[in-house]
Amino acid sequence: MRIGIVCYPTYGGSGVVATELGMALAKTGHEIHFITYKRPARLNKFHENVYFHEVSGADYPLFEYAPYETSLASKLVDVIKYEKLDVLHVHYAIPHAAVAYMAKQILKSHGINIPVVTTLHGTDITLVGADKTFGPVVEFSINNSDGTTAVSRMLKDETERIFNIKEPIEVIYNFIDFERFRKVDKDHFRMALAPDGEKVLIHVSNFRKVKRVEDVIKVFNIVQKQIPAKLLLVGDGPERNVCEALCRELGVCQDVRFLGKQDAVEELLAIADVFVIPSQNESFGLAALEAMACEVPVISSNIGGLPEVNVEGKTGFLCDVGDIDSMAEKALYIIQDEDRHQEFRKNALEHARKFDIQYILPQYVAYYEQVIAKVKVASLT
Ligand code: GMT
Repeated sequence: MRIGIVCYPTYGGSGVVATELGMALAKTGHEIHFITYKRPARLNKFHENVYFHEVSGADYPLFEYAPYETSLASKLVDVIKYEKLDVLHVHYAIPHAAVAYMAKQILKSHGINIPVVTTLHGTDITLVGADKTFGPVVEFSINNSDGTTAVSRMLKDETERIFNIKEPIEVIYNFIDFERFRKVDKDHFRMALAPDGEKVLIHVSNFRKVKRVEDVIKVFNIVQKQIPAKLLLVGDGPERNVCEALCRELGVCQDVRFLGKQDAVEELLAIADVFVIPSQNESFGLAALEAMACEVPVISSNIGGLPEVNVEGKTGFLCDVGDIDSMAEKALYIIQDEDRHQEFRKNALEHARKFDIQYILPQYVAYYEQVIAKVKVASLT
């Protein structure tokens, strides 16, 4: 198939999923066209069958804000028409699903009916979509996609609860490429970051408020009072300054490393003992799954799709949002007993295997085929 993929090219989860999906599809022989304003972060080397079409913003003195949607729609029309795409897959409802609708209508006037699949990732529904001003656009865009997928059962249910959705939403979970995410030997990293055998807690995110990174530091502060420990904070974003200030206030700066954005997250996960993800909201929690694939047990909040990823008492523990005492207690419970820690590590890997890309990729391919067939039938009637 010739597949167009639209996503945010940044380090956010939706962009990561879109890029990994595209690269995996390309490996199995599909032709993939990424259409976005910047090369996606994870598309960092040459791949046969992968094409990248950059959307450049219209720069004109009249525009206080460059109309990205118009530029993207025009690019989509161009790429779909001249690269003869079979299906367009857009990740994140705002603005991608809305722009896909516009491109679809323009192409119809050229005699082309492009099937459009929208994947909902979470914040497009729970935060952005629930904002009343965006609501009508999100609802309309979903109802006018030829197929919609959600990355967890919770997200499907939540979307159907908030909006008046006409067609069933398909759940296709986030996935893991085990060729990349597996526990590798990085003892020299451990020597550098935790030289005296300290336990290593880790958190990976884009440091947005919804991630509650401050809770990670508070949990670490409690843990560190009981056992020697280090905290690795991977990623960057708007809350970083607040987090740095909190470390100073708590006097833990010497044991907390802010590592910024990292490409090889798996190499840091390889030396971690516990992953902490205390989010306020999380439709799936890909970062937690990546940790589990690297045999790192997870302490998470119990909201959103996290219970579909982290299994209570097996792969880690789920606590109420903001309950830092309980999170610290559970983290200590796991890491203070070596046998128990190993058991949690084993369970984390075993559960992560259920999300192997090997199983998820065919679900996307089957869904594309189903949507393409549906659009073809509709065009004949
Ligand atoms: O987590 C973020 O802030 C980024 C966001 C995104 O859309 O890029 O991630 C969402 O999509 C990921 C991939 O499907 C999910 O694993 C994350 O759980 C989800 N984030 C939230 O729901 C907060």
